[in-house]
Amino acid sequence: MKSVTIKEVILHHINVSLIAPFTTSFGTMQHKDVCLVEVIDESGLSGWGETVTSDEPYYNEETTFTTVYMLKEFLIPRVIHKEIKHAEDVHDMLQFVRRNNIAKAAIETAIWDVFAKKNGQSIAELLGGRKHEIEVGKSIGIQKDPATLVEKVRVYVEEGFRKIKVKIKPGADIDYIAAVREVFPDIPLMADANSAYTLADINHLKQLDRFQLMMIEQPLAHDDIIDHATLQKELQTPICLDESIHTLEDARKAIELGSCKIINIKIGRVGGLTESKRIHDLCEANQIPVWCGGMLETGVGRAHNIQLTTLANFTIPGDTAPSSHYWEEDIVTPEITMNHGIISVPSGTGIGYEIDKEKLARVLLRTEKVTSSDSSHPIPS
Ligand code: OSB
Ligand code: MG
Repeated sequence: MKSVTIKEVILHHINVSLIAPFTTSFGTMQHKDVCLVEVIDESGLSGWGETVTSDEPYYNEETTFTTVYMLKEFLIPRVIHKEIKHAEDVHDMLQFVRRNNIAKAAIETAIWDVFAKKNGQSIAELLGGRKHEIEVGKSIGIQKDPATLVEKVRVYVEEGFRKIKVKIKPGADIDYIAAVREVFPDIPLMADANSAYTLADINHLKQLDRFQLMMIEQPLAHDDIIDHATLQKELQTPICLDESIHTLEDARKAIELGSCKIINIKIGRVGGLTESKRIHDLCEANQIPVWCGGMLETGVGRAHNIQLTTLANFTIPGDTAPSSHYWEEDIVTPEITMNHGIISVPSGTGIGYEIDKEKLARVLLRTEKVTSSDSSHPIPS
């Protein structure tokens, strides 16, 4: 394998607007600033990553602003001008910084991209992913009433999505799911609560058991795996953890405790592709199916999700919907499209898509260049 040495990092600050507001139990998203991280190696090859954050720390503790700070002050100085023998090594190089996983993933994934390109492979091939097609689901935000939700579901089912995920919160849950199930008794359906409930809601949540949901995602606190284990014993519906799993160790403990039967892997939340693969492998060994979550990413983050999903234990359709479901115009080319619920894995090297520089220019706020390892903080070598 050819190693890479990063000689320059360009932070592309962009502002993007979703085609429609997206509402979860923690708030509504419509516009967001994100930062695309471009790493350039000594041979002039570029790799791309994305901070899958928004402007507010409502999903987890990170925001785009905090990720940029961590990147500039700590993470880029740790990796720039160092010979990196394998992209797999970057995760451990960044562990001197506690948490800040979305910031770490932005640079880690960019290095996977450049490393894969340098070695003439796709990220999927480097990870050991074998699928050429991935199955896709649609995540639907909270709607104003159950009837509106049912009409949305109808559109997405007709488009061919392989899984429908409905966001729920107290006051917008049982009636909403019941309305969908009445019209669509057999579709693969699940709910995502984004931590909106507590154990006091156990009897309320048990009402979901009659709908044959594939799973309920993160019903309880964002940092909990204990109460989830208690809840799982009482619920027939499988629990899937999202917010609570940040590391391989978190996954191991959740599996041991019986806190979930399924795990949603988000590359940002777990700090990159290396940890995603490790969690995937652990789950596979424990018969825990996984699927790839989404963070309303631009094409860069979405491309990484597609590459990761080629691994065998991603047996449940992910949240990686096509570009047109998020953006008037995505920044990658070709556009990410879907055919009857299937995305074909691109054949190119790295992330498999190109950045469209003209489209990028239309959403660009500013760029910043980092070329030196200088930092006002002590950085391990
Ligand atoms: O909990 O999965 C989530 C979006 C932002 C923050 C958290 C979540 C989501 C989604 C959207 O569900 C998935 C997508 O379509 O990208
Ligand atoms: Mg979720």
